[in-house]
Amino acid sequence: AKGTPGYGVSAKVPAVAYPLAEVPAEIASNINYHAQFSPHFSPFKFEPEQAYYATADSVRDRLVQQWNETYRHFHNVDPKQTYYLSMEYLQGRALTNAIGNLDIQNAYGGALKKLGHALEEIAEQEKDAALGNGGLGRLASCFLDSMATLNLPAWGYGLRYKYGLFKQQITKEGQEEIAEDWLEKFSPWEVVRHDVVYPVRFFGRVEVNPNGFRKWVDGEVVQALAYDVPIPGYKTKNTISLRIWEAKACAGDFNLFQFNDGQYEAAAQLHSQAQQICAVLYPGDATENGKLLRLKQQFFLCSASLQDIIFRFKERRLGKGTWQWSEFPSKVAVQLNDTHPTLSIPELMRLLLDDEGLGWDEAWDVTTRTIAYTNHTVLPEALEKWSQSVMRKLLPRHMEIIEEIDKRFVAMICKTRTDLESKLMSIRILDNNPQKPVVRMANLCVVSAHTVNGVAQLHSDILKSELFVDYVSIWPTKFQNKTNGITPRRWLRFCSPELSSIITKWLKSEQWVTNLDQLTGLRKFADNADFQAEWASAKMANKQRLAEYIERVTGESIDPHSLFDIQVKRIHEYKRQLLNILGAIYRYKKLKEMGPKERKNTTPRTIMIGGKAFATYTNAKRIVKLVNDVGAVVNNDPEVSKYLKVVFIPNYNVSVAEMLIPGSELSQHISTAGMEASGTSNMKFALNGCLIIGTLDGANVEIREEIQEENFFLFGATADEVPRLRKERENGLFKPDPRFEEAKHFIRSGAFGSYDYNPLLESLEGNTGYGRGDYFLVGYDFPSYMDAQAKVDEAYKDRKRWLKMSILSTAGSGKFSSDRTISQYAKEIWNIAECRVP
Ligand code: HBZ
Repeated sequence: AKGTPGYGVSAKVPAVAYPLAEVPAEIASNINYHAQFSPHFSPFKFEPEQAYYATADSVRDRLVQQWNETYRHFHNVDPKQTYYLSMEYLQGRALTNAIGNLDIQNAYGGALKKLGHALEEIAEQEKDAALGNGGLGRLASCFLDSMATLNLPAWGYGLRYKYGLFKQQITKEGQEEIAEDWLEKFSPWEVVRHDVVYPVRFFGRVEVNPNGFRKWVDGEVVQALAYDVPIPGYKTKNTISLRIWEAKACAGDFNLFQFNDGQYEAAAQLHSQAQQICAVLYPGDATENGKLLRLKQQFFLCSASLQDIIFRFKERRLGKGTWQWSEFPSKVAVQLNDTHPTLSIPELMRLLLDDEGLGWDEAWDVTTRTIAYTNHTVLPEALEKWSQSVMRKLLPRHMEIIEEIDKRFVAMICKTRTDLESKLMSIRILDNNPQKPVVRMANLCVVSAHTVNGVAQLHSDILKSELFVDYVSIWPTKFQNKTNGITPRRWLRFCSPELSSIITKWLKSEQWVTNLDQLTGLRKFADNADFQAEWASAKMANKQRLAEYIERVTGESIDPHSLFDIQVKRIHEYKRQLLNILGAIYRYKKLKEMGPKERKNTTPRTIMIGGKAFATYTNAKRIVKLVNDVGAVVNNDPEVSKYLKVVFIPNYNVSVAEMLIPGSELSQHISTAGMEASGTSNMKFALNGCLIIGTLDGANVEIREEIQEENFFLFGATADEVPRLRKERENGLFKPDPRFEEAKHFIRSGAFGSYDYNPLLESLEGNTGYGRGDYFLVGYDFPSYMDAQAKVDEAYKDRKRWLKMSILSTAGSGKFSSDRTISQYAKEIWNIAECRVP
């Protein structure tokens, strides 16, 4: 390593207390101080933008103080620590969250008022940090919040992409992607650690020295530079780190000779190559299309993080006399967020074998006792496979190590499990198919990790009975379930202060914020007229706020008294936004056919759909276009628009979710059963008193159990029926419901414009074939979906009943706190304990 990475924890550096009382006047002068002395703009300007940066700088002072104390405390106590490795974090905004977790809302609100600003308005200035695609990235961010709040010695590692998830713009053509530079102006929430730098190598060759030792040499070397983002816990001093790596060339890599010779591009070539590594977040949320750059990114994260982890392990051991590598797994737990950081396995092996001189068995023992793996999907196209030749070229030593792991696994099977020999082709790590030899990353993870977990009970069961069934017979105790969770701070306490204060008032305590099971205490008020009235008025305030937002961003005015029905998530055929919009189309057609009197008896609805489509996923983009086209017709139809609106919400992201979810009354979680590993927005909606219409998929199953089946609008095939239904369809045995045919026909009639929707509709037709045969069973589930929607309409007419169901949804959501999830990881996988800063 260049320089000496360290943490300022040396006894020689005394802790400095930063004197800042929680008094608005004092905070106002501190904000003023930052506006003047931490300048990012021309002097004398104090518009909302300048006020945001000055406020953020002021809050950061407090975070830095707690953060340093946390580092120091962890260093001194030296507990076993967890490192969460993830290629994605969807942090969203930080200011409101930091102020809320530090419990200084009133002081900062008051201070800004004195300065002529409102805290909420200032907070809106912040750009979302969108270093992730969807559920997997947001889960990682919720986990960090819980780790800090639970005072766990844990932190996250990721990459500092320059361009995070693209910005979505809706034009006549449909979705357009625009690069989003979240660092355009700079982020006040990161601190560069110029002393934390590691070299990361690519390409090169393996050198064998006379006594047989192997070493990876030559190739290209780039530097990994650490940036730390503070993650404050809720009402605790503990403030942990999200360490994100940036790739840099070495200073000497700039070729001054070439530059002076006028060869400007060649002179800076190594610099621009290094910059490419962290330039963009891989924007896919399902498929892996084998980009070399993506593999480089993955290795970059793994190598820098492991070098850092090993450095810290050694640093904390120095001065404690002797230490042994066998202690490593009792000090370090590494969690892989899906297979994206799988290269941690061969990289840890390489560091132990080649740099530290351990033998294979010892290195393997240390590695396997350290690493655990979480699976987030069973979709075959999302299971990462890397070409062996690409891997060998980019990472020659790692490829050797992977081959050795594979060889030993095969030998073990042949020796001890002859019954599995016929399965070897599919369960070994290398797929040596001569057409296309690949490394199967999930297999490498399952063979190497001490624990493998799914993210909801149904998903974990499917892993054990299907995807990983043969491994279960080899290692029956390796597989676990850890049902996902969400942080109740961001997803209720801060995004809906109105509902939160009612909950606190009736529970006579705010403990629910860190002990979400206490929400069950609301059950006894579910029928209480006063409670219902307060509940209804908080929900109405949130709906109004949402309606204003919709009008601002889409120009569409929506009726806050209509049923707010929302589906927001990445656009994907398995998530079945197409089922939603076909249902809306059918509803529209029926409303058109009704007389005015009959129409008046219907339940007015506003259907909102939002989400981003992967740029090259054509059918997903067609769905976005269809929703927009339907909206344009329905919302401008004078007969119908009082009873139905269809709104596409552009650029769905974390901040938009914080606005939408509190204002929702019904949300749709309608994936084909067995395909959505868990879902996490379903938990956010339920927590906010929103009813769910959904299939028995992912965490829906557990949500329905917790909030009671009568409060959940269930429909659709079950996961175990899906294979049979697909078979029957292949055999020509499926007869579509006339309502389904009518909806499709209506699109084909040109009712929503002249765009060619045939390819999309054809995917729902025929019995089999690529892009045909309705693989996601939209047609099969359509009738039961429409029946469930009719029940929703009826239930909404009975206000009291609806409010009761809404209250019971919140009351039953306690299980879905990420505090519960993380406590289970800590106990059942990581074996770590609380380490609270005094
Ligand atoms: O992870 C999601 C699952 O679809 C969802 O059901 C679950 O709740 C959530 C958290 O466990 N999976 C993803 O979000 N996956 C990705 O975003 C992804 C990103 C890059 C890839 C592949 C998948 O290359």
